[in-house]
Parts: sequence; structure tokens; C-alpha cells
Amino acid sequence: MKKILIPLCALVLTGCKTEPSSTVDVSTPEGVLEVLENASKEGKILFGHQDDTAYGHGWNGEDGRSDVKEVCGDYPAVLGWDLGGVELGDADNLDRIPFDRMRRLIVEHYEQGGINTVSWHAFNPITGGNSWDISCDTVVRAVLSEGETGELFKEWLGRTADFLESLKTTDGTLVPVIFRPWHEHTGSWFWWGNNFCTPEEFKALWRLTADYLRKERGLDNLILAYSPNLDADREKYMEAYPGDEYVDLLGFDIYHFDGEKGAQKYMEDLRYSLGILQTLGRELDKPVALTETGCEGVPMERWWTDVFYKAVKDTKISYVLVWRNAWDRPEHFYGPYPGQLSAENFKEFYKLPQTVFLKDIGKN
Ligand code: BMA
Repeated sequence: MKKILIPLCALVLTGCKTEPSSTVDVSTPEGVLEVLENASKEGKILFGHQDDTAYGHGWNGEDGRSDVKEVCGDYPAVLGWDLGGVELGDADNLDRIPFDRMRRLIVEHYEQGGINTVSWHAFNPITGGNSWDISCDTVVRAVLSEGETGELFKEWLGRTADFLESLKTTDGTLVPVIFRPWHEHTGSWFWWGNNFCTPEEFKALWRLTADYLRKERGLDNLILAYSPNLDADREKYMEAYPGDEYVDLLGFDIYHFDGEKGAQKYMEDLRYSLGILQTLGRELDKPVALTETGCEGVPMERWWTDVFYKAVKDTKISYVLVWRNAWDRPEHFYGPYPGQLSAENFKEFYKLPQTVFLKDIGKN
């Protein structure tokens, strides 16, 4: 695997706004983990945005565009993607991004020195519905069985592995990816959620997935991220934890609801849950991240610095991923875009020495 080491002096010369204290190397999974660990030690936070370069508020499919870049002049350091639909053999994902385009954008971001993370809103292998179809409460058990659903699920895993294996540069280098399957399992809105399987079944689902991808398919480009949802205390967080050898990064998905009224609760939630995460990260010796967050419609002018950053700044999270800016639903966005109420404040957030964007870790 090609290893690119960018010495500190080169980064300083490129004029990045923060000064990384160590060598940056995101070309291998080990390098990505090291960058995340260093960020956390230095009190820095890599900024991430779901589907950032695929589409944004009111636009879709224009190469080079990014709502975040149009506001602050820089791309996010971390780009998030979702594989929902790849298991069916669909050409587009559940949010209508063509997988061929997604692959190209993932590789491009990697080539620019950025980090990619991939979640998987897998369809329901019993009903054929989507991830949110919880009409049947025995899906995980069926997936683990030798029966028809178990067989179908193996085919699905195969297609998912094919995509992850296709993330290659032209010289054949496999792109490292933070893979985050079976997220928010402590809630009960996905078919793999809390009320629909036992902790043992959940662990078995995770291990089946990880063993297939890593051992059977030999995918050594994956960093596996575990990300329960808010409302998991330490005990709940660990209840269905698949094991140290199966998890490389510990996360939490925590959203801000109810606009200004909900700001205090969100900040308390972040401090409490990320406190648990910070302790676990230290004990299990794994990097920690806020794997999904945001406030839909960002209805507060100073949300980025006065709500979000204020709550996370001492929590040691290595990166944060805010959810997508849908192109076809004007109210559904979590990142800024030019002219949006919080856009000026996002520029302040960008300028903080602690926030890390692509120019800070990238190659240009
Ligand atoms: C949800 C919403 C949906 C989307 C799904 C998967 O939070 O954004 O519109 O389909 O995530 O990306």
C-alpha cells in the first residue's frame, strides 16, 4: 500500500490555518487512526459532513461544489457516505447518489488527503422495506440463521464488500474507510435496534459482518466504528459491544432537537455522553468521535461556536460528522450554505485554531 508522509514543514508552507504538531498520513488505516488520535490529544476536531461533495442545498451532481466550501473556502476534512441500496445491486444509494459517482468522490477526497467514513442504512432482508421497517422483530435472528434470510444476507454482504473493495486509486491502492455499520442500535428505529434483537444477537451480527469483510474478503482498508445513539449510559453503551478486536473507533450519534429551546439539553447531552465516550476511549485505548450530529435547519445564528463548539471543545472527540444538506428538501440540512442564518458564524467556527478542515490535513 502506498504510504504518503507529509512533513510538517510542507503543511506549514501550504498555509494551513492550524499547525499539526505531527506528521500527517491518512494513506493507510493506521495512519488515519494516528491522525485521529493526535487530533484528540491536541484538542483538535476534524470537521465532517455527510454527502458534502455529492449535492447540497438546492444543487445536485456538480463536481467540485460543496456547501461547506462555498461558505468557508475549504472542504471538510472528513466526508460521510451511505451505502444503503448497494446490497440490492441498485445503481444509486437510498438518497439517489449513483454509486459510481460516490466511489469517484471518495477516491478524490482520499487523493486530496482527506478521510472518508461510510455508514450503511441496509434494507430489511425479510420485508424488502428500508432500514426503518421494523414491522418484523426477528430480522437479526433470521439473518444469523442458516435459512433463506441468512443466505440472502450473505449475498447482500457480498455486494457491500464489492463496493468497499472497489475504492481504489488508479494505481490500485485501496482507500482507507471508517466503516460504521449497524449504527444507533441502542434506539429502536432500525431493524437491528434495541427492541428487535438481544445483545448477543447484535454482537453476532456485527462479528458476522466484520469477519466476512476482513477475513473472508481480506479487506484491510476498514476502520470499524461502533456508534450507539444518545441515551445509552455506560452500561448500555457496552451491552452489545462486539469486542475490542472488532472495533477500532468508538462513536456516539447525538442530535439537537427543538431549535433554541432544545439547545441546553443538547449541550448537556453532549457533555454527558461524550464524557462516557472519553473515559471508554481511554480505558479501551481507542479514538472517539461524534459520528453523527447536527440541528436540522440550523435555526440559531451562533449555533456553531456558541452551542456546538462550546459543548464539545474539551471532550477529546477526534472528528464530528454533521448530517446531510438534502438537495430536494429545502428544510433538511445540517451543514451551512451561503446565505443561511448560521453561515457567518460557521466562518468563525472554521477560523478557530482547533477546527480541522481539508487544507489542514490535505495535500494542497
Ligand atoms: C436520514 C435522512 C433521510 C436519509 C437517511 C439516510 O437522517 O436524512 O432523508 O435517507 O438519513 O441518509
